[in-house]
Amino acid sequence: MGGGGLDGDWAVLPSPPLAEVTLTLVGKISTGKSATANCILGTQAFASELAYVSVTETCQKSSASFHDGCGATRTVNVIDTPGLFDMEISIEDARKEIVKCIEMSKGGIHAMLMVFSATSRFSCEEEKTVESIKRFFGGQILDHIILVFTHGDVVEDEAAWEKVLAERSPVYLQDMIKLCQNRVVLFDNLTNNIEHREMQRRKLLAAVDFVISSNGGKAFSYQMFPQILGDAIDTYEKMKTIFGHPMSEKVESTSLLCFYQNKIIKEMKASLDANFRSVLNLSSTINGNVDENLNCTEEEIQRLKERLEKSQKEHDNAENLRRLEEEKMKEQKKEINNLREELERARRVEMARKEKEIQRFMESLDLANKEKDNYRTMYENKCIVM
Ligand SMILES: Nc1nc2c(ncn2[C@@H]2O[C@H](COP(=O)(O)OP(=O)(O)OP(=O)(O)O)[C@@H](O)[C@H]2O)c(=O)[nH]1
Ligand SMILES: [Mg+2]
Repeated sequence: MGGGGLDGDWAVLPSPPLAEVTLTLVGKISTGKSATANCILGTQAFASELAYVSVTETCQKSSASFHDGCGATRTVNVIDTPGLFDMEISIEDARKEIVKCIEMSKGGIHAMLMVFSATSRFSCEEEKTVESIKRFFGGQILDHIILVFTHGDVVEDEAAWEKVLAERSPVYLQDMIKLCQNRVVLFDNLTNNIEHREMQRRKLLAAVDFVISSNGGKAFSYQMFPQILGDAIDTYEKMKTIFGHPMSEKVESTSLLCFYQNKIIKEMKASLDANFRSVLNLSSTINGNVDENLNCTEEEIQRLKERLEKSQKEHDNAENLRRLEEEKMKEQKKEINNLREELERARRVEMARKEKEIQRFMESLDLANKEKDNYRTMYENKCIVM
């Protein structure tokens, strides 16, 4: 199929491809859903055979990982479904299977592959299948749909087939192709040519990546049901005027939406409970931390107190020492003064003693002089007498 899609216009990828994608295959029975799923996965994960009753009886999921050729590994989850919208299956069973299918796609459905056989006419039944899918999933599912035509081996000239599809197919199909922005892939599930198989798979994944990037990376999930509630009913009303669907189908359509609304309410409650629990946990953690911090602070205060006491003691000791030193110095000063006074006193005593001695010496000297003078006089007188 050309360079991607009927107009080759889904080649541009504004965002990098996701590492994990989930695809769902839907369509009438025996269109080749399981065979296509096996081709995408590269394994015989699902039973695929010619039968006039449903081969696939319930939704099944299988995954495979591939190297994307750019050094990264991609995981593709594929959900194969039974022919959900055929006459034989009751609406209730279809509803259960859709619920199961949505449950299986945990992160949502990135792309829904609507499978047709390229060899079958696009009849009113195919049209009804598409309408049922839109009714069950809501109009928003169109943003995720890729039209896959199997039996590519029977198509001799792909370009001619594309032309037929675009120009000589029922208006409904042409409109559908436009709504899906030409996301159409032709698949030959029987080819044994490995290169051809690989090329088909890559082309399909390119269409998947285009869908994902067109939806801003957002997968289709049941959380979208409340948003599409009005949309789905509007679509239904429009379809009713065009096709005249019986009223019971609207009831079924809305009951599925109600189911998901209830599910979402339950999930919101669970998430609120979880949030409440986490807030409780957080507050007990905070309390624990506060206690721990308080303990820490008490320990810190104790440590600081001890340090303060120690330094106070050291300071006191130093002060005592200084005081002792001061007293010692005072004592020494006093002692020095005493010594000085004593020395002065001793000096004075000594001086007095010396003065007295000098005095005595002077007196004795005077006496001696006087005696000498007497003796001289006596001598002189004696000489005169003689
Ligand atoms: N020639 C040809 N046959 C195909 C192709 N794809 C599927 N088939 C055949 O179509 C038949 C039905 O294929 P399945 O894969 O079982 O189809 P299905 O849609 O899964 O069928 P259910 O599960 O019953 O709804 C099988 O015999 C396949 O071999 C194809 O591309 N070319
Ligand atoms: Mg099948």
